[in-house]
Amino acid sequence: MSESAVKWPSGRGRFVTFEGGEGTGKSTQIKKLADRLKAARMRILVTREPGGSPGAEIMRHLVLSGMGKLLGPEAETLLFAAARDDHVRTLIQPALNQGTWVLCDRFADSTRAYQGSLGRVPAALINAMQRVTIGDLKPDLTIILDLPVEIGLQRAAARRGSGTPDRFEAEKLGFHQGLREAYRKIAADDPARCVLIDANSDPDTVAGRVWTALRDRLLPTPASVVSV
Ligand code: T5A
Repeated sequence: MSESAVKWPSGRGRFVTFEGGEGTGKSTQIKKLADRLKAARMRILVTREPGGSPGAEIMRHLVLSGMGKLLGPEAETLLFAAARDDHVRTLIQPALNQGTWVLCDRFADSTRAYQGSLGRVPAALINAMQRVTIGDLKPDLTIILDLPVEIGLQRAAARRGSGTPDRFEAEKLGFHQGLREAYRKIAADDPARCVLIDANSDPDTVAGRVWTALRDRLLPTPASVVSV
């Protein structure tokens, strides 16, 4: 089904999040999807976490510089939560209310995977933070990009060049393997929201898989397709 043949849903915008380990291609795929949706004259907001809003970008600097790590996993989780609170209130929710589709590079699943599964922060704290920061807001679709960790880390290193790895890229291989497993579990536990996508192909092939997932989950059934 081409974009021009689709009767796009109206009303509130749709919230699509991209998740996965380091270098799995989230930014690359968000850009490709945004271009395709813009070509279909959809109103799109592309954003990211940590960050996205001015207040949250300040928090981003704090956590990715490694300062949050010095405070311990619980305090680091609170920093991500504070950033998310600002991001949701000032950017994501207003955009969705105006009918804009929001494509977000990482969201609450990153906290579950990085701080929960790997940082051993208790689920009760993560759940409490989630209630405060995002309330009932839940992504309509979460794309989880899945890739052998060695390939993801190679891609991230090639992109970085001579730059320094950030706080999480610098973790050991076992951390990244655990991360991949944590994301696979998130996908298996919530199949109505999440789609696990094989990201070990060229960017256009992966983009085709992402498009198929979005079409199957968020677009109207063929009965409501406008013929061209
Ligand atoms: N974090 C975040 C938490 O711990 N808790 C939280 O609650 C949140 C929200 C953010 C860090 O913060 C942590 C997780 C992260 O460690 P970041 O700088 O925003 O860090 O970066 P990441 O989100 O981690 O993004 P990555 O660096 O992993 O990259 P992407 O976006 O997954 O990958 P992308 O698209 O930039 O691609 C990487 C390279 O690979 C190439 C690209 O051209 C690029 O050079 N590439 C491909 N090459 C071959 N084949 C393909 N299919 C390719 N796709 C992309």
